[in-house]
Amino acid sequence: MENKTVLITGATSGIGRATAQKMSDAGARLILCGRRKEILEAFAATLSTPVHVLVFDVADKTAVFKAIEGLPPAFQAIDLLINNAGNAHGFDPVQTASLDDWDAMIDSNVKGLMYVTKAVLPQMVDRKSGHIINLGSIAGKEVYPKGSVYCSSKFAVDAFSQGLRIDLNPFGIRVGTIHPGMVHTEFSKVRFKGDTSRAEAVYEGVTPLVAEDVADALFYMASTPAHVNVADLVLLPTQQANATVVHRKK
Ligand code: 8X3
Repeated sequence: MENKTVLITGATSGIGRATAQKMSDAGARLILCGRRKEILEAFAATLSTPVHVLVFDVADKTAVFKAIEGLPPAFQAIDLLINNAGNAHGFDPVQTASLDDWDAMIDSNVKGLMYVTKAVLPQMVDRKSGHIINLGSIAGKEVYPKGSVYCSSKFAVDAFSQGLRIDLNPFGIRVGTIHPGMVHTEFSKVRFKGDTSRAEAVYEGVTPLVAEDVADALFYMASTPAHVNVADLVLLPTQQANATVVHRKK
């Protein structure tokens, strides 16, 4: 990863932050993107490789293009884009779910990921070089109860990644997707709007993945030889068989 320039969205916490740490430890130059400026800057100050911080909401189309098109020359040639930003909001059947929750998920997980990709692409296409890794989810492979819109958003990530791989095929740009199952991050706390006991119940009796497990897998995907593309990787805790089957220890 030595001297590679890596842009990571959602780098403030969880998988994004753990991945940034891992990439920096391996010598990568980083563009850290997120919404919480102070946290990002404090984190950036702890890293030993060159870091540029971009503060924007991926759902804000204008802000995304302004930030990425305005990168200083030294950070303009992005070798690896990790589209990590995204979240679940609410856990409800369609008939009672909140439209605001739907908008939040579709705007970030789907449209935001597409905007960032489109903003980063021109220089990759010009250089006929680059690598894009999208964060899907087991929820992008199987639909589970009360998750219809979150699952829709992650199915969209899967479809977009497949399409991107086709469109970018003539340019030698790699596109891969990783689909984690249960990961112990702020994910469930956000989904349940700060209800910590509901969030913790998700992981009861299970040893879930931690952010560093996903960062390790992302690092592997990013480190294969140039002729190898890890196109689709499902990463589950051993106790999770699929989106709905989890063996919980009493
Ligand atoms: C997060 C994993 O299983 O909660 O994307 O949908 S799950």
